[in-house]
Amino acid sequence: MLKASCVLKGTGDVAGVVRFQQQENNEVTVKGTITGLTDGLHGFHIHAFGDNTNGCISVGPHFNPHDKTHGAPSDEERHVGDLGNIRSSNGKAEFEIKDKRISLKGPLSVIGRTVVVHENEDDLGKGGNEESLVTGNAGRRLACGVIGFSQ
Ligand SMILES: [Cu+2]
Ligand SMILES: [Zn+2]
Repeated sequence: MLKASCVLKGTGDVAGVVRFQQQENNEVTVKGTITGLTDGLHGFHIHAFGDNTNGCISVGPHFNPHDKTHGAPSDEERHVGDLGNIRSSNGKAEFEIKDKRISLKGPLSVIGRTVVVHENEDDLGKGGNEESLVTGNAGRRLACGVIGFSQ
């Protein structure tokens, strides 16, 4: 089974670990724990690049190999990197996401790309403005980490 992980860090207090496992049917399980977020929903995406030379800024836009608009994980029209929102309560977000669009191999591989957690809720492309179809209006990038293979 293919496995990967990433360590999230930012300039503030937000930090965490995310683990990926790809099943036989190619579905990827994304499990994580992130601390330091305000309670509520926070946009959670895979961005295109693994370039941290300018922190979470230089990791680029959402991973979007099919040139689609931003959407919800369940939408046909979405970026491959659109994993929706995670929920934090009492300062901690623990989540498990299953996704069939990202991969740990082949042309849709997220290895060497970057997980970003945002300040605000992702409106999943339903915000009614132009930015909603690009970023989901999720706001600042609070923490990020490059995805690499793990044991
Ligand atoms: Cu993002
Ligand atoms: Zn997106």
